[in-house]
Amino acid sequence: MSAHKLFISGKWVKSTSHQTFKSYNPATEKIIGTFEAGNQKDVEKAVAAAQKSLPFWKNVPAPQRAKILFRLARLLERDKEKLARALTEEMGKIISEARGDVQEAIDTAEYFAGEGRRLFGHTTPSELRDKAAFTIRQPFGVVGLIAPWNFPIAIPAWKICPALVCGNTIVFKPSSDTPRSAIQFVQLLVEAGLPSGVLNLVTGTGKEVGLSLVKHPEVRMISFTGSRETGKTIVQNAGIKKVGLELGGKNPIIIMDDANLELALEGVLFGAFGTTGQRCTATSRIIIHQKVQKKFEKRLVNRVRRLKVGNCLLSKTDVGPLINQRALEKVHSYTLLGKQQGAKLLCGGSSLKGKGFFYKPTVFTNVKSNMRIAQEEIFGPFLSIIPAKNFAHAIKIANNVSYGLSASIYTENISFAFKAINEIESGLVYVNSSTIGSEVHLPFGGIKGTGNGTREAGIEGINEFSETKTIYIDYSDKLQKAQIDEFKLK
Ligand code: UN1
Repeated sequence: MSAHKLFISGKWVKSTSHQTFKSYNPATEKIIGTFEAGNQKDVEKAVAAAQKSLPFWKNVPAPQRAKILFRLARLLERDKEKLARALTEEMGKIISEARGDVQEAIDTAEYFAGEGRRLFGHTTPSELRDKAAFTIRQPFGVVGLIAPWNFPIAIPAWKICPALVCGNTIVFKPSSDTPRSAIQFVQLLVEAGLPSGVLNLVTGTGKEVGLSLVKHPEVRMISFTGSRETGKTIVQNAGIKKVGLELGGKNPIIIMDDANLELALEGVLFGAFGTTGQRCTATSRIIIHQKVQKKFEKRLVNRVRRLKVGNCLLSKTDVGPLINQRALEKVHSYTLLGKQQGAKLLCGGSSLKGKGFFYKPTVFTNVKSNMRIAQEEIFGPFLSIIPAKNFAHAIKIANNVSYGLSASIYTENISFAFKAINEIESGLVYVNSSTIGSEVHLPFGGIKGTGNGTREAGIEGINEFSETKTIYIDYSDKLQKAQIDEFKLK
């Protein structure tokens, strides 16, 4: 079987590296396919192709660029089931969530297609007579998009759709755990009519492909979703290009003593064990009022033990595998750490025998806020319960982490809800809902160690992928000097 190729300048081509790598089904450990391992030379070719197509693409009127995204949405819809099944095979999320992943891309394509007829700037009066002042949005130029494996279709869509509608040309490096999904996505954009060279795909390692892209002087902007370690490397190597980062979370659900516990339980199960805990927004800490701790824990453990771990294509399965062996070992190392540091294991704590990277949904209680299991991003089906004395204590615990992506509070008390919205340090706050499930027309991103102030999705996705140009038109037929000329009413 020949390797899946790179996509450069409208052609599927081999890498000059003569090297390949494989992608595996994490549930069966069977090979999904072989892929070209791109290198620095391939990145250079891809950037050159993107650079060459830029003058043409940025001058295509935005509503026309957007038409490609409308067509993309229809094609994603046509292939939704096929893409979802392929995604489940390659990444391991359960089939209903894989359909959600594709749906998120459809919604994103539609949303940003609509932006083609907006791309608003500001118009504002000048301080001088007979002078107009306004702004327009322009593309950066060539942008480098580095996507993770946990949303193999949705997150590439979050990056590619706004980048395209704003008029940028792209070099896209997908995760080496999900290259097939990325290729399928690119194929649909080609079918939708995207001209050659506007979007180029280079598969391969972060060290080789990612870093070459980050360092490339012609690449004006990098958008990255992934680990904090990689995020730091990117910032250190990007020079003065714009860098958009989303680097994970340690997302809490606060459960107050007045909360609807049944509702909170559903939110915790979905947030912590949905996508096998492999979302940046996954719930990894429950901060619970000590008055309801015992009651809640009993109900939680009862439900967690009944979660079905296994074949992700079956609709009755709740939890799929982790992405790879490394992830499995990482999650287990946190189980050992939790025990060592004196937290109490309530359930789970081991992998399943046989093929696939399955790990039992794991819950620790009596966790202290400064323990490593309550501080570090584990990215697996792993939950830490931390008791709190009261609301203020709960907020203090919630904020006692370096991350700040998503957070939630379950309470029936409106002042607690509003105080939490105000005081929790995170980019997303949910009230009486889980920490996951953000919608594409609202901004997404985090504060503190989760990022660098950038946001994706929603209207901020347009800000993310465009630059503002400020325009002054003086039609007074004389030299007018702002700040210097004295304005006279008569
Ligand atoms: C991620 O966690 O990496 O809010 C992205 C959510 C999804 C996107 C998550 N819509 O959970």
